[in-house]
Amino acid sequence: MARILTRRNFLAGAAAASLLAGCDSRPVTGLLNAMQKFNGRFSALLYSPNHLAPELPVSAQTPEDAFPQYYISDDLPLAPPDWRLKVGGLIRNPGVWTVADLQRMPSVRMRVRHHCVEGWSAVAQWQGVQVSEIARRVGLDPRVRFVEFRSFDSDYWSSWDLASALHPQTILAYGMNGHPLGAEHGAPLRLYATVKLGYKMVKYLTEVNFLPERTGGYWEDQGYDWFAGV
Ligand SMILES: Nc1nc2c(c(=O)[nH]1)N[C@H]1C(S)=C(S)[C@@H](COP(=O)(O)O)O[C@H]1N2
Ligand SMILES: [Mo]
Repeated sequence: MARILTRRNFLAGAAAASLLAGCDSRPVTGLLNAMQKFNGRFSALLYSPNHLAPELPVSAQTPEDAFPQYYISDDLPLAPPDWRLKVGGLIRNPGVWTVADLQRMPSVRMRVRHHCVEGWSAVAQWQGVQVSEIARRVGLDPRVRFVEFRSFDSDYWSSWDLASALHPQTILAYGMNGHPLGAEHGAPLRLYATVKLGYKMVKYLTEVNFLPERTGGYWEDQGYDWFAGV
């Protein structure tokens, strides 16, 4: 019988196996570390559309002034008045879009939990357009395997595996908690996803590039895990 492998049942199986064997939690931690190093086809399985993070009720939402705010620039990054999102790389139709253009595309809302590598977590509702919808509009070359996201926050950036970028809960968000995204959280447009740690979700977006080769990122180039799956 075919069984779809999800992170949850994979881990549940691993945890059960270690309990049966009378082990402590170290084998599970080892598995988690090993899983972070998985790539290519296997991560496509782990992040299949069958694995969706739970959407949370409004009662779980973090008061917005208690949701931490991160940017590497000394001052709050503010978008230039002529801001556009540029979509490039190995694609058939390069895209240059305003926020209004993106708002006319089909939109998704999700209230989900954020996980920062520093140990905090918080809940907000995010609204935007799926990266998979963007990919459909620009038309990907079959050689595309990675997606690079760049910003105007002192050139903060990150690159992702294609499967995680095309996950249904990976969006370019222009709304937060029912209002337009504020400058503190990445206006006018940020990447948001349920499948990655916070530092992969680039705020203050300027460019999305669909590439054949893996590149790095602001934290990734300083030794942080490149895959950083949740
Ligand atoms: N441009 C940019 N994007 C960024 C960061 C940043 O410093 N600059 N910080 C990252 C980190 S570490 C986290 S946890 C989240 C935080 O998002 P928030 O500021 O909306 O809480 O943004 C991520 N994206
Ligand atoms: Mo973070």
